[in-house]
Amino acid sequence: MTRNVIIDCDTGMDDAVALLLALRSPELNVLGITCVNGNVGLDHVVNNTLRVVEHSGKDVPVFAGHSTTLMHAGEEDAAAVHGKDGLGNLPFPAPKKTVEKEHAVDFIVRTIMEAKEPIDWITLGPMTNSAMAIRREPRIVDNVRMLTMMAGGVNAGNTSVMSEFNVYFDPEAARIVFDSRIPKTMVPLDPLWAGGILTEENLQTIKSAADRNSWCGMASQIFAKTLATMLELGRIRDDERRYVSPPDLLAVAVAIDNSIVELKDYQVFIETAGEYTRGMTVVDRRRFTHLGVDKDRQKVAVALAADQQKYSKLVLDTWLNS
Ligand SMILES: [Ca+2]
Repeated sequence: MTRNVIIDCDTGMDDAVALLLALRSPELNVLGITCVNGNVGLDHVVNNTLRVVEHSGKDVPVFAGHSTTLMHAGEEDAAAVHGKDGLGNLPFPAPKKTVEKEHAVDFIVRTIMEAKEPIDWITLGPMTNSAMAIRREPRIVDNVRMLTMMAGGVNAGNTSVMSEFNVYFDPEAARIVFDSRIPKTMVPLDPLWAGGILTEENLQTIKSAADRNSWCGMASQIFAKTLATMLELGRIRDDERRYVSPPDLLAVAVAIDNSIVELKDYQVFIETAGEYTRGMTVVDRRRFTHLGVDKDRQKVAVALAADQQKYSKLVLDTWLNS
């Protein structure tokens, strides 16, 4: 059965391919895409999102949200990885489609409150819009079936030693979301090092459909650019097998079919202070959780490892057969 979903993103390169997967998936009916400041500034994010929607062959409304974080200003963006415009400065044409007038947070609140059945929600960027929506209308948490988030790390971070970019960028916002009662699945960095990749063979298959499907064409160009950037930044060694592991793509794949990952329920806390650990997702893995600081706190389903075969099959089937 098709599930209705809202996606919040900060469209850089991995959001772009993630959106293409969601938009082409027969399992998901994307009601709208909301944009937030993150990988690059909000104007670029909106522009990128509109270009992605056009390449998807679907027509879905796009909404602009918050252009700053809740508390701290001047966080460093991720243009070093995603390019100045957030889409690798690739020559995708300017969008014909335009952004909606309604603010992203208004759209989120209205859509969730009006939904007849609890809907799905996916966040692929910093959680500024999501936190503001929960603050604006706390009742929305009761009408969400599952919030799937690309967020955090269990054993390590990326932006800092223990902090992943989306949480690190706006930890206060992440804390509001993680402290809420909303049912949550967290897709952290860890499964990207344990099966959550697309192999060079997978990328060839996608490329072979580039002329036929505009979404495969766009994804192919983004993957090629991602590989080039990873090599340039020394994140893949010359002698290593080529692969990509876009975090947001895995998160959307999990939202479509969570059986592609191993999930474990944990209490998760967001560090907003910390000399070295601001923005860390503190995952309580103690055996005796009755000693936890808040024993009634709702647990989060945390993805720990992915089944590479099932993951790549889901992506390839969706893009090649839709
Ligand atoms: Ca993102």
